[in-house]
Amino acid sequence: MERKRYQRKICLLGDGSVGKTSLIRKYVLDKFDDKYLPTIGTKVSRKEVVMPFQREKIVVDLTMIIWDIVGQKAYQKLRQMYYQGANGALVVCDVTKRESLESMREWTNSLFKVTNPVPILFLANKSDLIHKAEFKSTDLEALVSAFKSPYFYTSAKSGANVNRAFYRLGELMIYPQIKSKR
Ligand code: G3D
Ligand code: MG
Repeated sequence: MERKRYQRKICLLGDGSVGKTSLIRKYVLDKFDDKYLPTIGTKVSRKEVVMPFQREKIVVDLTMIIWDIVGQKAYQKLRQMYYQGANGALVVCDVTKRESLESMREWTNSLFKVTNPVPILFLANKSDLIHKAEFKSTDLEALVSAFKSPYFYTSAKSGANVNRAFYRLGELMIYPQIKSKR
């Protein structure tokens, strides 16, 4: 098996308190690696993932550099620095907040203004509170279909689908690279 090393920058987007920081915490167990960049109100974490691509006979060592906005008052200028160079994003809403679902469209559009379309994945977080949901999966599908991107229901509390979501985004970011190498 051939072995390749890649590094990719991922941004988490979404309204305040939808669970962005909690998702990163759940996923990145090694919190000592966190770096805080006060000038742009951003926290950067690192996660190493081993990704076997069976069919391509290649194993990828992917370093995910995960960016998190600290506080929600992200000014336009800062937001631009935050998005700059992103290779992919997780766009997050809270199942108990209808408004956060609608916001995902704006977050995605503001990202694409800076990065051009990069792989994204939509997360309906707090799935452990699904009994209090303010929207249905058909509402979510209607919104994400415009972007032709997948979605997952996640819970940073229970951990449901958290690994899977980051891993899937990793695949979406790396797969074109591997395919073009053949
Ligand atoms: P943000 O980074 O998007 O602003 P946070 O959101 O990660 O800070 O989370 C905001 C609040 O939601 C936190 O509660 C956090 O514990 C909670 N939360 C995050 N993810 C989940 C989830 O999947 N399920 C549930 N039930 N709660 C979640 P507090 O009380 O600390 O403000
Ligand atoms: Mg946060």
